[in-house]
Amino acid sequence: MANGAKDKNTHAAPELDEAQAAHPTHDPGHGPPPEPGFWRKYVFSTDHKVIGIQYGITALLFLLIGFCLVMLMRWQLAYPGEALPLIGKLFGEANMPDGVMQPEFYNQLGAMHGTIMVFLGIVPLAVGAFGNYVVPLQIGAPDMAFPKLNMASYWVYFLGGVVMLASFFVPAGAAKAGWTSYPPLADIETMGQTMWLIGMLFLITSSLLGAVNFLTTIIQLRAPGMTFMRMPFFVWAQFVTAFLLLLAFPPLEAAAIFQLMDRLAGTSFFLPSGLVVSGEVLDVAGGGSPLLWQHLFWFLAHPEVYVLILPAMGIVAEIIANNTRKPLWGYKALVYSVIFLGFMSFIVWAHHMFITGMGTTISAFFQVTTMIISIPSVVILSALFISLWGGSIRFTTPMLFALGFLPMFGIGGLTGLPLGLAPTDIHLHDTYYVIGHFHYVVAPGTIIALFAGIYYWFPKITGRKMNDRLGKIHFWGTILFMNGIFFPMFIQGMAGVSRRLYDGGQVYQIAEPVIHYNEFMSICAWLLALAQIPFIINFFMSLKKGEKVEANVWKATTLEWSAAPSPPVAHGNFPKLPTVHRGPYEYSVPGHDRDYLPQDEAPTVAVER
Ligand code: HEM
Ligand SMILES: [Cu+2]
Repeated sequence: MANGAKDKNTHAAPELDEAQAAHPTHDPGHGPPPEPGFWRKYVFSTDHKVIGIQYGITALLFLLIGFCLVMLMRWQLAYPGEALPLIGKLFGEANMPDGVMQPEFYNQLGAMHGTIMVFLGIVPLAVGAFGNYVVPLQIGAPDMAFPKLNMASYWVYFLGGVVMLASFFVPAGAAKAGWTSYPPLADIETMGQTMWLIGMLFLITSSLLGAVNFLTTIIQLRAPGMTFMRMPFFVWAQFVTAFLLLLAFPPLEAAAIFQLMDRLAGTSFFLPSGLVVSGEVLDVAGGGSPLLWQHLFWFLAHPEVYVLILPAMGIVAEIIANNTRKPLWGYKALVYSVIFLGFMSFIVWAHHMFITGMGTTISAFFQVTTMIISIPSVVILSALFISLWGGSIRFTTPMLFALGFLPMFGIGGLTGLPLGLAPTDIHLHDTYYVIGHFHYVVAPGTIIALFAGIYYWFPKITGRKMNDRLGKIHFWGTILFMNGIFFPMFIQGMAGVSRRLYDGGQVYQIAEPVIHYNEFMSICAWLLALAQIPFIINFFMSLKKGEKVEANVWKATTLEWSAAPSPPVAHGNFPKLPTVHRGPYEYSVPGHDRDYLPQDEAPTVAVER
């Protein structure tokens, strides 16, 4: 038998039994578990599926809030100094007197847009929601390893979000020093900056709790037969992501505490001596180093960009295999690339700091590592592209989004190379080119992949499919307008227009030939908002009225589809815990009447090769 030898149980079995005992699956002998009350079922649930949904809904709301902030900014960028009609006065005399946006308010919106999108939107959606919901199902586990820790992780995240939002209402408003919170500015700015740090401490803690949980779950709770090399690529992506969170966040947690001390306890971790503010020497001990913060921040924030992108790649890989009806091309290369990428992501951080005067030796080191890290990304993207070759592609809605991801992430990645080389970065640093580059990675890249995931797993979560026509309108509108927003940023940036300018560059002569793009980009941003309406309608309508579908609607091979009903069993996921007999993508295996062989399907004589 081809896979017979591998069918022996992994070391995961004993733990599985324990977890099973903690979360009994429906066992006719003992009757169904008692129904928990409302609070335990929906609010303080320990079921990974409910927590995943909580994460998903909260994160989608934060994405919407982060997007609304930026739509306000886009008004100011397109029409600097003009009053925002209708709603302008709602934001108060201090922020928008007579509807005209103040620079301080623009800075709050910008800093909070970045913070919310990254830490409260994308990561919670990619890891907290998709990771939580899908990983235990895909590895055949009844739940996460530490269900209560999982619940704590969500609620600490929620608190972090509340603190961040509340910061808009403290004196002088929210944080204004960007999502990077660079000192000295961040050390001396108004109270919103303190709130930002406290919010970040919650968010970091939440991520750490989640990360240990994912690692333990994936190492310990795999179903019998689910060897590492039989894990779906999505699980691999989440596995590496959890390592990144676990190892990269602690330095920032320490740094955030240092910065808090600088602000509240009179220390000078990040404050140099003799700092002059508004013409006067600042009365602090001094002797600290602003650069130290940059190191600690980017030691997290570079791996963090892979936290944003790896789960997205995982989602896209699942959907491509399923809709080409072929195994992923180069599964092993994908796995080794993602591990290597995770490792390398810890030694590239100072490519964000080329203009700090770091000297040629250090800068050479970080240029080289940055060029090296692009190799596994290219391998992954190429493998996904090649996977399309010769497939009879089903252009389902999730597949459209997954296909859209490939070239968009390609643009995002390739435009990063000039930023990884000091000579070009010195020109491009802190311009709109950077904004264009990373938005291609996170918006038409990651967000498109997350939408793909929503359309793909919606039937698993609800038992109903989302509407295809609305889905396709949503896809074309989104991809079109996102390019309309972000592409011109490259042009502006190469012309030298700086980022974080509240008038979009109006006062600079160099911006003149390219400033007209601002209006175009803003109109695209508002149209992008309109293009989300079909999605919102589709989402809510499909919850109630969507077409009811069978458990394995996409005819997929992985366990969440083949071994669990839709939605999966409330506590324990599977009616009967699955045993795994084969790799994750056995599509179109010759000699079978079906073009897919689920991982839990026992081999028959016909499988022998
Ligand atoms: C899809 C709609 C989006 C639009 C129209 C948009 C637009 C913008 C604009 C205009 C800026 C400010 C440029 C400046 O003044 O320097 C900005 C900054 C930023 N955006 Fe977005 N963005 C979007 C989505 C996202 C997403 C999905 C993420 C992250 C996952 C993100 C992360 C950031 C970050 C980190 C900054 C930098 C903030 C700072 O300067 O501190 N954005 N965005
Ligand atoms: Cu980086």
